[in-house]
Order: sequence, then C-alpha cells, then structure tokens
Amino acid sequence: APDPEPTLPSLGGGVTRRDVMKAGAAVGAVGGLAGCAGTNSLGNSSDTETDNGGGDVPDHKVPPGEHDEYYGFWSGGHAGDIRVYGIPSMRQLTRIPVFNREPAKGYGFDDGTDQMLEEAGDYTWGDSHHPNLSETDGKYDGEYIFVNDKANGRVARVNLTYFETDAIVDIPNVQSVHGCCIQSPDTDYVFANSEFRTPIPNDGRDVNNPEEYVSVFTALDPESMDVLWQVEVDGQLDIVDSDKDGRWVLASSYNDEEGVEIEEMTKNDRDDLKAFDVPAIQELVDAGEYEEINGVPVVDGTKSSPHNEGDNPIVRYIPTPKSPHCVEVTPDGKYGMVAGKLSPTVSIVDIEKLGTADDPADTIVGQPKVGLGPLHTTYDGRGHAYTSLFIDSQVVKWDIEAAVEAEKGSEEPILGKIDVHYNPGHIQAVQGMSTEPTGDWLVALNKLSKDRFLPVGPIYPDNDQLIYIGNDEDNETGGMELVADHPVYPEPHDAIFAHKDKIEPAKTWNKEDYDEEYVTQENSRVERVDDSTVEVYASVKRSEYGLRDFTVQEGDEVTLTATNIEGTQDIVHGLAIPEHDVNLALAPQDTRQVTFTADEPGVYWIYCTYFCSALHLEMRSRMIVEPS
Ligand code: CUK
Ligand code: CUA
Repeated sequence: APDPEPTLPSLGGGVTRRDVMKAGAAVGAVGGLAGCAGTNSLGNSSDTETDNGGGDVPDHKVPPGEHDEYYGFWSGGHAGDIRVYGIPSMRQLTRIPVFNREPAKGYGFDDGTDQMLEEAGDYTWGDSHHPNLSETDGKYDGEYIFVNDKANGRVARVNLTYFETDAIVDIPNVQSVHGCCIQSPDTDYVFANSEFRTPIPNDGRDVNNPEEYVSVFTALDPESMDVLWQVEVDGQLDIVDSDKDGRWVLASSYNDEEGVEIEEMTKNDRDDLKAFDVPAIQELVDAGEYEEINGVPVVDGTKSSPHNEGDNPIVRYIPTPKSPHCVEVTPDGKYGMVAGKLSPTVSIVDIEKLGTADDPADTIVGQPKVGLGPLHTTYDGRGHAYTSLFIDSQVVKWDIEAAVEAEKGSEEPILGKIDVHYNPGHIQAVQGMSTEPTGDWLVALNKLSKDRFLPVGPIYPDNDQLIYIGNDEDNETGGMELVADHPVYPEPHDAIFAHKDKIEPAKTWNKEDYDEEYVTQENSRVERVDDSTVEVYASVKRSEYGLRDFTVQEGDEVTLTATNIEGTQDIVHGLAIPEHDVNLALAPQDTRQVTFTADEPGVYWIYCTYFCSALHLEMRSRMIVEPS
C-alpha cells in the first residue's frame, strides 16, 4: 500500500501552529505540518509526552485570559440546543437554544422567538443531532449553522453573527429529520433526510399498510428557508453528506426491507445507499415533473420511477452491507465513507464513479475491515480516516488510499486503534467535514461514561474525549493520544469545529437587524390603543428603565417594547414581570417585544435579571394594574 502523504518535516525555528494560523496561512496546509511542532501552541514545551516516545502533544489547557484556537458547536440531542465549546480546552462558552425555550437567554419569551417556535409546530422540545456550518468555496464562512430536529421533522438555522436561532421550518411530509447537511462547496441548498417512513400525506390513510409508507429527501433554500422540493425513495433514509462539487448528495439508509419491526428491518445483508443527483432533480422540478403533496413538489425517486430508468438516474441505489449508519465525504471530495453498524467494514464510495459506473456496486472501490460497530468517520487531511467503533469502544485510524488498493475485507490499511470510554457515536476532527481539516484535534463523543466521573445518580453524563491526532507514529494507536475526559449533559450526537478566525460574532446588536422600534429614554411612553389594548415603550440602561412605573387597567392586553440603549459590550439587562411569565433578555442595542394580559389587579415590581451594576437590585420599575 502506498504512503499517501508522508508527514512533512518540522517547521523548525520555534515556529508554532499558532504562528502559522496568525500569519493567515491556508489552514489546510497546517494539517500537513501537524505533529512536527517541537513546542506547543502556547510556546511552552509540552507537559504531555506520548507514552511511546513519539512526538509532543500540544497543551490542551488554555491559561486564564487566553483564548482557544477553535470553536466547537455541539448538538444537544433531546435537550434541543447547540452548545459552544472552545477547543482544545473544551470549556463550554455558551449554549444556543434552538428547539427549546431557554429563560437565561429569554429565548421563547419575547414575541419574536415565541412566534417562531409557535409557527414551527409549537412543540416544547426537539432533538438536535447534526449541526452544519455554512460554506463558501468549501470553507466555513461563519454565517450560519443548520441543524435538524429528529423528533419533529424540522430544520433550524442559527445566525452566527448573533449566535441566535433565526428560523425554524416544520417540513411537510416528514415525521423525523435525521440526516442534515449543506451543499458543498457552496451552501446553495440545505438537505434533510426523513428517517421514519409514513404515508404521505399522513392523514389517516394507509395506516395499516406499511408497504405504502415512504421516506423523502428534502431540499431547502438556505436564505428563505423555504422547502424547495422532495424526492420519494425506497427504504428509509439516515445520515446525509454532500460531495464537494455541488452534484451528488449521499444518504445512508437502513431498513431497505421496509419492515416495521426490528426483525424485518435487519433481515437483509445489504441496504442501499442513495446518491442523489441534485442538478438532475432540480431540472425535473423546473420542468414540472412532480406531484405536489402538501404544497411541496415531490419527485418520484423510487427504484421503479421512470426518472431512474436509462443512463442518468436521478437516484442511484448502491448496495452497502447491513444497516449502515454514517456517510461522510473526504475533504478532497473523492470518496464517501459508509459504515455498517452490523458489519465490521467501511464501504468506500468513489464519487466520480457515481456518474459513470454501469453497475452501482462498482462505485464501491474499497472496504477495509475496521472493527465492530463502525458508526462515523472523520479526517485529518493527511490521507487518514478515523472511524468510531461503537461496540469495540475504540477509534480506528486507517489509510484511505491503502484501503482502496487493498482487498475488500482486509485489515492491512489499519494504522492503529485507541480505546475510548465508552461506546463512541460521532467522532469529529477539527474542520474534518470541510476542505481544510487542521489535523490536530479529534473529539470522540462517547455515549457512556460509566466509571469515569463522580457518580451523579442513575442518568450519567456522556464522555467527550479529546484526542490528539497530529502525530503519525508507527505504534499501536497510530500516534493517537488521549488527552482529556469531559462530562457532557445529555445528549450530543455530533459536533463541528472551526478555526476562531472563521467566526465573527457581533459584540452588540445593530438596530438595522431588527424591525422593532428602538426606544430611547425620551421616547419611553404609554399609548392606549383602545379600551383593552395598551402599548408600553421603555428604554433600559444601568440602572433604570425609561419608565419609573406605568399603569394599565385590569384585563388589558399589554405590548411592551424595550430597548437596551447601552453601547458597552457585555452589559446585558433583563426585564422580568413577576406572575406574568414575562422574561426578556436585552443585549446592548437590542430591542425585544412581549405581549401579555394584565389580568389581576395589583402592583408588580419589574426587575432586571442580569446582574449589571452595583445598583442592579435597585434597577426596578412598577406595573400598576388598576381594578376595572
Ligand atoms: S447520529 Cu447519533 S451517533 Cu443522529 Cu449522527 Cu450517529
Ligand atoms: Cu440591569 Cu441588572
């Protein structure tokens, strides 16, 4: 087997990875240099030696006042949020509520976010699994995160200027969205896989005819978040990833048996990976070749569809071993890796062959035997793949080109394995899903922690383990080095990491970015609209509200608009009204609106929830509700 890309020699001269980053060198180039730095990213000599006498591991501890090198965005699973971490310290920086209401950020409490959640189905929770950073030219552009809701068939968008969810779509004709990805190299589409097969429309028809249930692949517009079209397929869809050329999108699939019980779902030896030819599907939609269901153009992509006859099928069905789970495309866009939960192999799909091979099976150009329960694969940009082994509780590192050269079922391409604790699901390397992996850190998102932490009762934290992958040592682990355990609240599924220079969060709000009135101190006022409706406008700053008090009548519907008029970063104010479920969080220059009914006469002390100044406790106002 050829050595695909030998490790480059040391930079020398005390140049560190951080220096290279600061110099603005292509991040992709840095991956090739990983493992050679004699000093760590902080310029200190490393305090963690590999136990095999190999290369140094840079310090993963970030000293007080210093910043991490990378952002990490974790899905929160059935907590419904996204968590933001610094890497390598793994310190949690913030959480972004998405499908969950979150009082700390006032999310779901002001009219704007409350209405967004209501219009997206008004569910009280969601199950976020796959966060995706938007890309331009195959590189993270720092604009958005798109993430799925497995529980209720939705996709949400997080605006990375404000680190706030700004759109949620409840997708018609699907019950559960599992796989979610963006089109690469540019985010022209967002794709969503429906996992559970149902009749469509699911309105009571065919409930007892499982053979009529279907699964669809959905395309969304990333800007308008409109559902553009869907493709109906045989079998059910699981995980999805795009090629790097804007043509093929690969969706793994299990239960091609179309069973409804586990014995039926796992009967066959193969399930078909679906490869969607996106431009070809778009052409059919543009030509009106679809059936409209629930307002969405649905194209027939089943095996028996006329669109799949002949030389240019819109969906290619590629047989892969037994109930595969992951599909992850290599940084160079050459291959898609599909791993079977019930097979010890990873199938390597040659993406170029998707458009040329007569027999779909010929697109599988390698099938290394990696270990038991392979789930997810990630990349270091040096020609290596890393696959999580759920059953073996290991991460395996293997050589991609060697696996293409080797016989199918060979273990030869394996470079090393490392134990993780325990049962990894997703693993993710920094920028491993983009065209520019950095090749230094990998996180194994382990489902079980068992004995690794102080016990906290019967629901255990997961264990996210940080592994250094910058060394290509010829040893048992292939140079992988476990450096830290981190307990995490249930239950992240996937994560995505980007260099800090790619994300540019705002420090304060820009009033051009919202529609609500910017309320100044002078313009703070009460306006009676009619007998039962009042509008209240108040500015907010340290340590006072623009109105010392305001009076409404029992039974009034009150719309309160409040602006934090401070320009100073990190001076956030709250606006809470006891017994009215009112809870606004106002960042500097932000305006929020809340509507509620003042249905009990009395005096209500409005107070600030964020500790903002020495007179924070005195920062108050009164709402007086007069008896009618
Ligand atoms: S999934 Cu959970 S371990 Cu929803 Cu990507 Cu594979
Ligand atoms: Cu404003 Cu506390």
